[in-house]
Amino acid sequence: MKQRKRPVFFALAAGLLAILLALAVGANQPEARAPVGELYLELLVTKGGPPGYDIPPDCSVWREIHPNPGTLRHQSGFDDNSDGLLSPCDIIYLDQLPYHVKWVGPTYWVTRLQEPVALEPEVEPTGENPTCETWHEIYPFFCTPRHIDAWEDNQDGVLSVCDIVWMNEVPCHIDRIELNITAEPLPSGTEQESWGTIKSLFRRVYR
Ligand SMILES: [Ca+2]
Ligand SMILES: [Ca+2]
Repeated sequence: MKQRKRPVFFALAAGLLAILLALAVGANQPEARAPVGELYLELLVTKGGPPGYDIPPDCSVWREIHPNPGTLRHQSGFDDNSDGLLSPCDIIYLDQLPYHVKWVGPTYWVTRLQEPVALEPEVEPTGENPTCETWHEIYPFFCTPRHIDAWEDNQDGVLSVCDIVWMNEVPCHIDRIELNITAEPLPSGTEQESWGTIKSLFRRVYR
């Protein structure tokens, strides 16, 4: 009977250790969420790597990282701010609704303790050694700063897929680097029209 209990004991101990490790990684992290309506999105690319900062064609598909991971958004239109690039202050239409682009840049997807993690750099990325940079975790612990303690290059000389970055003494393998945006909703044409109608009614009542 004692021999049968050992695997159960070890399984429980392993489970407890995994929970403690997860808690250690997520320690001091009050749950945070983006402002209501704000979206963190990555561009789905079917071939090759991220397309830099070129304006994606309409009908591109964006995948939400936060607040609803995995939700797909259809790009139905785009108004450039005249710089010819995907950049802050552009307007992107997702499923017919307008959003103001607040941020454009890479998101690093890494594996940490066998779990996927998404992070954004807090400064303009150089593509070089990121040691001592702070990255902003988007998933799963949204809005958590992560200090990059060290970097192990895969010998191509730049920050790239298959490099290792160390955070909180944990090695994290870079699995992919995506093109991402943060977008906040703008009033739609219908909402602007409705608000205009309400204001005109008030003007008539209080005239
Ligand atoms: Ca632009
Ligand atoms: Ca590299």
